[in-house]
Amino acid sequence: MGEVKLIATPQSFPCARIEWALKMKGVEYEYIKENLLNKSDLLLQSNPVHKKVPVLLHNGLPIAESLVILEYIDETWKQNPLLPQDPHDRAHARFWARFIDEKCVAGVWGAGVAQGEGKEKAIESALELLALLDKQIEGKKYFGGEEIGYLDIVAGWIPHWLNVLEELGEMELLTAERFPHLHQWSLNLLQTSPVKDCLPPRDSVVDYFSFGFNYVRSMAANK
Ligand SMILES: N[C@@H](CCC(=O)N[C@@H](CS)C(=O)NCC(=O)O)C(=O)O
Repeated sequence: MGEVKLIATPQSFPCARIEWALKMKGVEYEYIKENLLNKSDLLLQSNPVHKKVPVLLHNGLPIAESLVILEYIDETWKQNPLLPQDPHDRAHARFWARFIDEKCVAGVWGAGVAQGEGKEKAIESALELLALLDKQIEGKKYFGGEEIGYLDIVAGWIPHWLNVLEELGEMELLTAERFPHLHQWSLNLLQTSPVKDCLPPRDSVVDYFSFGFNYVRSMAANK
């Protein structure tokens, strides 16, 4: 197994993804808590390009970017596979993982921080993106089928973190009426280990995102 360390911040969902994956694989790891307001030399040396968490250190070698780390974990510890085995299914899972990170996260965040006349349009765009995800999960318990897998981990911010963004952004996106499949999947995921056992307290996520919201909004106001 070797020595496994995770440089992470408890309120960060890219970091939670890595914790869930390691727990699903039964890999023991040391958690190194990072202060993003005063980044450690270890983080800056391990991820000099992006300077972001999470970073996995396996026998001292750093791997950055949560989607990359998930694939590394899956290739290194073969038990309880995260990605599907079939090449087409794997490509499909990677496609939707990128969609979730590049489109949905950005869209929901953008709708949350938006204020004034652009807000309604930003919410509409976020809803269109979530509608595409809702269609993907239709008729399935998890994105991968009957068992929790890679895409559930990647989309795992939706059940716990999205609701905080809704509150801070004064908007309602994920309702059972609008997105019944995604809504039901969210409820299922919150009942599923390791997700249910490894979530930061909601209040701490509110504080964490409030900081980011205030920063982005003050930058927009000072433009
Ligand atoms: N694409 C990256 C995103 C990681 C990310 O945004 N990390 C945030 C915490 S959630 C961070 O380290 N922010 C510090 C900064 O931007 O300076 C991934 O999936 O790992």
